[in-house]
Parts: sequence; structure tokens; C-alpha cells
Amino acid sequence: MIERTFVMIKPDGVKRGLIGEVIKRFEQAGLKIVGLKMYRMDKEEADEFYPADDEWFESVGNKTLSSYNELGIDAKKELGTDNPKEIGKMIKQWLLDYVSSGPVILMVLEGNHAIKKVRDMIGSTIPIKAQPGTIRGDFSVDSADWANIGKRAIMNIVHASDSQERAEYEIKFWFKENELYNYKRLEEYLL
Ligand code: IDP
Ligand code: MG
Repeated sequence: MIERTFVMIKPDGVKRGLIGEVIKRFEQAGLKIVGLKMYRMDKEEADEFYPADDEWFESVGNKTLSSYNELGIDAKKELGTDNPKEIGKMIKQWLLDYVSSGPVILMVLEGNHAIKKVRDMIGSTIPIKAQPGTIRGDFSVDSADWANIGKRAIMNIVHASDSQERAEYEIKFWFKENELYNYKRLEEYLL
């Protein structure tokens, strides 16, 4: 079940000096780096990169609504709307500002069930809810309510593809065919 997945170290990860730490974790887990570069994207590119379908807006909006619910915060009062789609659209704008605010690391990882493995290794979107041992859980204490009060995206260090379909789109979006490399890790010779 060898898959390829896309990972981005977001501007906060780069600015906090966590590039090596993040890459190290993936390498140690046995994931093979088959593409890697630093890049500064603009807002338009970021907008094309992130999904724009209603399902995604609603899923992002609903995550915020449920964390507001838990905390007893009135979404309508705080954000001006309690419509999940509208909240999702608002968050996307914050997200575009965030990911275009500095250089990022773009990479493609290859390995057995790589898409799920990498999602498990990064942890929950909301760092305070991410388990210790995950990248977000170990290196951030940001939360949705804190981010939303500041009208900014949750800073959670990394992005990773969440499905086969998104992985294919995201890899193609950032990498040309000749920027991806086929090689064997040493342990593959020993199998
Ligand atoms: P993911 O990065 O775990 O896949 P998504 O729901 O796809 O999470 O959201 C994309 C990004 O949007 C998150 O990583 C985070 O930076 C930001 N984000 C998501 N929900 C919120 C929110 O409620 N407030 C602020 N930013 C958010
Ligand atoms: Mg996502």
C-alpha cells in the first residue's frame, strides 16, 4: 500500500526553527522524502491550493462551532454569523494570510499507508486537542477560540493531505514530475 502524500511546514514552523525536527520525525518513521523545497507563496496561489467547495467550508465552520459550543462562546456574537459555511469562508481568508506570511517547506513523502500515517503523526487540527507525541501536540498550544478572537488562522506548524484525492492534487500543485525522485532507502535493499 505504498502511497505518496504532501506535507507543508507552515510559516510558524519555519520561523520557530522546527524544520529539522519535523523532517526528522518523518524520516525516522520510515517515510521517504521524494520531493523537498522552500517556497514563499502569495495569497492567490494559496487560494487555489486550499479547497473551495461547500463541504470543506462547512467542515471547517462546524469544527469552530463545536469548539465554541464546548466553551460556551456565542459564535454569532464573536464572528458575526453562526452559519458554518460563512464561518468556513472567513477562516479560509485568515488561512491564506497565514500561509503566505513567510516561506514554507513543501515536501512529498512516500511510504506504506503514508497519507493516514502522516495525518496521525501531525495530530488534531487544534493543537490543544492534539495528543502529546504528535507534531501539533508537542509544539503548539494554539486553539480555535484564541485564533478566532485574533481573527487569524490556528497556527499548527504543519499541513498534510487528508485523502488520496487531495494528496494527488496537492503533490501536482506544488511539484513538477522532474522534481520528484525515485530511489531506495537503505533498508529497502535489505528486505
Ligand atoms: P487540517 O489542517 O487539520 O487539515 P482543516 O480543517 O483542513 O485542518 O483547516 C485548515 C487550516 O485552517 C488549519 O490547519 C488551521 O490552520 C486553519 N483553521 C481551521 N479551523 C480553524 C478555526 O476554527 N479558526 C482558525 N483557523 C482555523
Ligand atoms: Mg485539511
